[in-house]
Amino acid sequence: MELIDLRSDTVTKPTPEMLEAMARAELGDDVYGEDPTVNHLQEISAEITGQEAALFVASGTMGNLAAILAHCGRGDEAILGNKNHTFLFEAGGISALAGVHSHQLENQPDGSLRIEDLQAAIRPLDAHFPSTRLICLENTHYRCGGTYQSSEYMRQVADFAHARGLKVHLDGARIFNAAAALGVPARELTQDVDSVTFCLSKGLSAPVGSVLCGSKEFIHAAHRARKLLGGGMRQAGILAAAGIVALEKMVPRLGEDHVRARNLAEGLSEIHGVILQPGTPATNMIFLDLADDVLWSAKEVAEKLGEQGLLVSAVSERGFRLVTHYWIDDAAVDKAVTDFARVLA
Ligand code: TLP
Repeated sequence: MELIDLRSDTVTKPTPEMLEAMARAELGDDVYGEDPTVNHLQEISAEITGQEAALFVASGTMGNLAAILAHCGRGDEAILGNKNHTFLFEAGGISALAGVHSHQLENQPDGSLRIEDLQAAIRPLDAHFPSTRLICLENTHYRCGGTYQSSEYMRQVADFAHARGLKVHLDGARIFNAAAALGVPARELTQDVDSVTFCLSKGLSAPVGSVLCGSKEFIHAAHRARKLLGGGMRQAGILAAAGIVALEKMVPRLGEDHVRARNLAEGLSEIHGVILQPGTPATNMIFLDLADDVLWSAKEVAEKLGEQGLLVSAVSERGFRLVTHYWIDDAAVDKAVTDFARVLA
């Protein structure tokens, strides 16, 4: 049975062009900085994000943690949203490994943090308090529904932070989805922050890896943090080669995933038992709940859909997340709607 996998865009497998590039990649020891393919990926990543330098890392989680280690010392405080991936889904690495105290603020429906809330969260200089060092943003915002924040907002937070001696790190795991939704180059969303992590292995379909970008000085510190985390990889060009194809070929097509997400949401909205969350989908993620008269839980419905060959994520007792990506075509969208209708009939 052919599976349709809507659980996440992390499930994407490399394209034939990526596999070919991986087989042909020129390699060297990246811990010595001698892998030409990794170096090329880092150069184009810095250019795309409007930053000075970049560092290839194993995952989005590693990129975010290396950034926090590079920006903060033990006992410093980072302000972040209570629905941010770093707060919810990164195993508490910010405190467990970086020794950083997290100060959580409520994310607004679009994933942003209010400037008034940021202002109130900054600690006065006083021996009782941890030192506020960093603001962490996320764009697109997974737990807020794949929503995105504008370049004006990114600039506003960066200006606010810099005027107070703070740094801004952006978890831009899906920054190219935000850029596609806004119709702007990604650098407009990334050039004002002090560091950004973006992922190659989500909608861009590369098999492994993320890139952390920032100033030369910051990347120097992040390089050390990556080593500390055990993330120094040797002939990593084999992975970076797929990442280069991802940036060159997959970024321009992300809008197609957004169109398919809209088509899928439209089809699902006509099924009795499905309640789409307001505003969904903003990008490539659809969030929906089961109506009260559906007797099964989301987990039970997900199991029944799995028997039809459709994989979806149950993200709460009654709710699901469905994510479109490169391997979801129009036929897969139609089958997903048919399977939902059959299971909920
Ligand atoms: N998100 C995954 C799961 O961890 C939930 C997913 O399926 O969406 N930032 C954001 C916004 C993310 O969504 C993710 C992964 C990460 C960071 C971490 O990336 P990885 O998995 O490469 O460590």
